[in-house]
Amino acid sequence: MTTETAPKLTRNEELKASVPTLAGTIAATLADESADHFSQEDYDFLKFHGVYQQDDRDLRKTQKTWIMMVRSRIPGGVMTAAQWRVFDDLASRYGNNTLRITTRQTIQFHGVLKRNLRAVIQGINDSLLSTLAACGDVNRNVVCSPTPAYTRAQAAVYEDCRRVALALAPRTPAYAAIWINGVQLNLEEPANKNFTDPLYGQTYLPRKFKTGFVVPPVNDVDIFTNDQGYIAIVENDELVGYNLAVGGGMGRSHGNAATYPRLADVIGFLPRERVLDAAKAVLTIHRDFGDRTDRRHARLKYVVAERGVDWTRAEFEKRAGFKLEPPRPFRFTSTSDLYGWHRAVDGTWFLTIFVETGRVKDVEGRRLKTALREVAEKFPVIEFRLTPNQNMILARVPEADKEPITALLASHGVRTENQTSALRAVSLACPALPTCGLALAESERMFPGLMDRIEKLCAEVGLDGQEIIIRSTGCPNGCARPYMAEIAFVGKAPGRYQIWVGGDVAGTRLNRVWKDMVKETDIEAELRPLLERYARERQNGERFGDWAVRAVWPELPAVPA
Ligand code: SRM
Ligand code: SF4
Repeated sequence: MTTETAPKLTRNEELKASVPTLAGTIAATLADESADHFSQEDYDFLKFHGVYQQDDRDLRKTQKTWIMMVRSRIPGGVMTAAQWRVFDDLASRYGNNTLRITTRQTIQFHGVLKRNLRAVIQGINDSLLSTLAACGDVNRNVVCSPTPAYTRAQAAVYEDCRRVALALAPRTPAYAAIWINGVQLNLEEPANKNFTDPLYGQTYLPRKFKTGFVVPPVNDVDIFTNDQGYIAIVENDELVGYNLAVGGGMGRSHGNAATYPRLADVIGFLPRERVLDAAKAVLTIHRDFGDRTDRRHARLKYVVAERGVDWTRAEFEKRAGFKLEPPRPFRFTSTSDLYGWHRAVDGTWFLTIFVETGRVKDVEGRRLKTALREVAEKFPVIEFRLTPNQNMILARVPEADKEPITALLASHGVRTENQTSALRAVSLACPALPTCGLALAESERMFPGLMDRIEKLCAEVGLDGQEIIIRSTGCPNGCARPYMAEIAFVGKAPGRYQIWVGGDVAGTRLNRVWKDMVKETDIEAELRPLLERYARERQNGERFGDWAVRAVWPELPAVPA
C-alpha cells in the first residue's frame, strides 16, 4: 500500500507564508551601510516592492557588482509632466541616466545602488506614483490602450484600468514602513505576523498575474498575452462593457514542452459596472487553482488550458456572482502606435515619439532625454503616456503648443515626422544583458545593429519600406512578446537565437519556431532566402506573417525544437 503525499510547495510559498507582510529584513539591510546587497530571501520580497537585485553581467567575470532595477507602477502608462520631471531627475541622479519604457507601460530605472534605493522609491511615491506590486506574485501594472485618436470611450476605459489597478493592489503595511517611514516592521507583532491581505490572503498568488484593457480596432497592448484582458465594446462612442479574455501568457523554457505561450480565450461579455467583480473573480481563480508546487507551471494559462474554457467560465460566474453574456463582435486591425502628430477625439493634439527599444537616453545627434525633460518643464499641462510598444505619447497638447514642441524636439535632433523605418516602427526588444539575470543572449544592445542589417537585406530583396513585425528577447521568457511577432529572435545561448515566424498584424496568432540555434552573425544569411521567397510569392498585400503561415509552417517539423 502506498501513502500519497501532497506535492511539496515551492520555496517561494514557504517564504511568503513566513512573512505575509513581505517585509523581510529589507529595512534593516537598508540601514546597514556596510552591506551593498540583500539576502536571497529579501531578494524575493523586494520584487513585491518593485525592486530586482541584479549584478552587472559585463563585470561578472572580474567582480560581482550589485545594482538594483526599480520598476514603477503606472496604470495605463499615464504620467503628468511633473511626474516625468521627477522620474528624469531620479534616473540622472541615482540610475544609469536612462529611463526604460517597458512593454507594460512602466518606467524601469537600471543601475541603482543599494544606498540610493530608498531615495528613488521615495521620490516616485512623492510624485504620487508607486513601485508596490510592479513585480512579485501579484497583479502587475495594468495596461491600457493609450492612443486618444479613435474614440471618446478611451477615457472611460482608462478610468476602469485605474480602478482595477487600485482594487487589485496589495495592502501590506510593509511598503510604507520601509520606503516612506524608514522603519523595520516588528515581525513578531501579531498584526504583522498574522497579516492577511483581504484579496491575496497570506501567500499572495502562485505566480505573477497580468491585466490589460484594450480599445479595438488597435490591439496595442497585445491583449491576448494577458492573464485577463478586457476588450472594450463601444457603441455610439459609449463604453458599454467588455469581452473578457482569460488565460494568456508568453513565458516558456527551452527544452520543456510543458511550458508554452498561450493566447487568452474570450469567455463572454460583461457590462461595465461589473468590471471590478470580474477582475477579482479571475484573480482569485489564479490564487486558488494555480500550481504552487512548480513555478514554471504556475500561471493561470495552465489552469485554463488544463481545466478548459467551460470550467473557467463556470468558476468565474460562481465567484463574480453574475452570468457572462455571449461575447460581442470586435475586430483588431493592427498592434502598432500612431506616430507623429494627430488630433485627439477631444480636439487637443498628441504626438507619438519613436523610442528605440524603449530606452530614453541622450546620444550624439538625438538627445531624447533632454528634449523630453525640457518639454515637461516648458509645457507643464501636457501628459506623458508610455505605450506597450515602448514608445512615448505627448498627449493633451493645446493647438498653440504644437509648433513650439516640434521646434524644441527638433533642436535636440528628435524628429516628429518620418521618425524611423517601417521595420523599426513596429519592433520591440527586451533589455537582456547586462542587467537581466535570466538573459541567455543579447537583445536590446544587439538589436539596433541587427535591424540595420535586416533593413539593408530587405532593400536588396525588394522589400524596402515593407512593414514586418520583428521582436527580440534574450531568453524564452517572452518579455517583448516575441511569440506574437511575424519574425522573432529568442535567445538560446550566447550569440545564438531561435527564429520564430508567423505572428499576425493584429496580435491574434502565435508564431512557430522555424530555426534553432542560429548564430547572430548568420541571421541575414538564414533570412535572405526566406525574404526573397516572400518577395516573390506574396499575394496582393499579403503580410510576411500570413505568407509564413501559408508557405513556411507546412514545411516545419511536427514537433517544434
Ligand atoms: Fe518580463 C522576468 C523585463 C514584460 C515575462 N522580465 C523579467 C525580469 C524581471 C528578469 C528576472 O526575473 O530576473 C526582466 C528584467 C530585465 C531588466 O534588466 O530590466 C524582465 N519584462 C521585462 C520588461 C522590462 C521587458 C521590456 O522590454 O520592457 C517588461 C516589464 C513590464 C512591466 O513594466 O511590468 C517585461 N515579461 C514581460 C512580458 C510582456 C507583458 O507582460 O506584456 C512578459 C510575457 C507575458 C507573460 O507574463 O507571460 C514577461 N518576464 C517574463 C517572465 C516569464 C513568465 C512566465 O510565465 O514564465 C519572466 C521570468 C519569470 O517570471 O520567472 C520575466
Ligand atoms: Fe530577461 Fe528574458 Fe525577459 Fe529578456 S525575455 S528581459 S532576457 S527575462
